Amino acid sequence: MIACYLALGSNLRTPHRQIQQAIKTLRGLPQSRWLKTSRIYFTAPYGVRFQPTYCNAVVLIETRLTPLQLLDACQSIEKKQQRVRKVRWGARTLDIDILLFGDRVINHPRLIIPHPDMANRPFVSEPLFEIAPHLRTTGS
Ligand code: ROI
Repeated sequence: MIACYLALGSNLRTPHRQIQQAIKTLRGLPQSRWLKTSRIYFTAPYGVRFQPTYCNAVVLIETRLTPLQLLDACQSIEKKQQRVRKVRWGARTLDIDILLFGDRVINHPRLIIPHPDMANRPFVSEPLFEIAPHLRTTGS
């Protein structure tokens, strides 16, 4: 089993409900075990102004899935909940990002791990440090 941190974000269609629904679905992930959930953070939109407030959370699971299997699972949950067109940096119903996959470093066309820029994004680093205070010293 590999410990894996996922970041969730939403700023449309009752964002905290989107996050709760995603967590519920993620809890049913095959070959995986749920370890920790941060609280839900209400965060100012980062990168682009004039967007609704975001809800963000970070969760810790253990999984036997491969990184790409986990990515597929996350993307199918996004698809299920994401009825709104996503433009780059635009408002979205649900984003699920894989932050860390054990200590693996992955440079795949579909997946870069550790997630680039995660240390610079307070909406990721705050909930991450809440459930993984030991990672605070590891930032880039
Ligand atoms: N800003 C916040 N606060 N939360 C997010 O999840 C988020 N996601 C994004 C961008 C547009 C960078 N800004 C965000 O993709």
